[in-house]
Amino acid sequence: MKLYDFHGAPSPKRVRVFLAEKGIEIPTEEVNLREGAQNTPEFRAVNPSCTVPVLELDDGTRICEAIAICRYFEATTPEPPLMGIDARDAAVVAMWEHRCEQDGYMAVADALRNSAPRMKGRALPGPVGYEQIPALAERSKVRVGHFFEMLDRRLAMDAFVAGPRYSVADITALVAVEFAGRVDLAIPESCRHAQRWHREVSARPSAAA
Ligand SMILES: N[C@@H](CCC(=O)N[C@@H](CS)C(=O)NCC(=O)O)C(=O)O
Repeated sequence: MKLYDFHGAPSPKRVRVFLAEKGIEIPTEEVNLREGAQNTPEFRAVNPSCTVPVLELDDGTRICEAIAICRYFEATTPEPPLMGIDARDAAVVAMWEHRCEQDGYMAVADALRNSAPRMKGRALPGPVGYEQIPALAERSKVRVGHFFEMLDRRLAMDAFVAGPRYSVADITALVAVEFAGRVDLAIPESCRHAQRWHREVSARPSAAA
């Protein structure tokens, strides 16, 4: 088994934090996205979408998508549970994780990829070269602000994003908040519940994965 990884990118970090919380160590191979290693014929054969993370199992199965890789390890190593402890909790965790990915993580990705000069002609990851849309970058920055406010309202009610227990929703939200720094956005001081949560989840050893 091995994980195709890249330490400079947020999506594989979601998996590394998840593995660290589970106490799982597996071999990794660094795919240097800055040097274009994701677009080589060798890596295209691994993942035609040209993205990391990819988990390769011993039987050759390749699992792309960070959340799908997390799902695999949740099933093989159930403790500690990071995707819910029963049917109700699992659905609540999935709901919040999806919201954090759509409203937080993807909003930051659109803001960055549609504005950074180095992403010119690469506004979406993958084999197709999409042009940047500057207005989409601006709208996405506004969405990131709304994401921080949504997190704050949620964290006024519970210790963690999906309730009283740390879960994969916290991991997606944490990586989204870190990623937002690349477009100079941070949780405002006024969002004190989100600030409290961010201090706590950042202090967990897994956050350094
Ligand atoms: N939905 C995918 C997204 C994967 C993704 O976009 N990965 C980025 C790094 S964060 C990538 O590989 N980008 C390659 C590129 O920009 O060419 C997942 O969750 O795994």
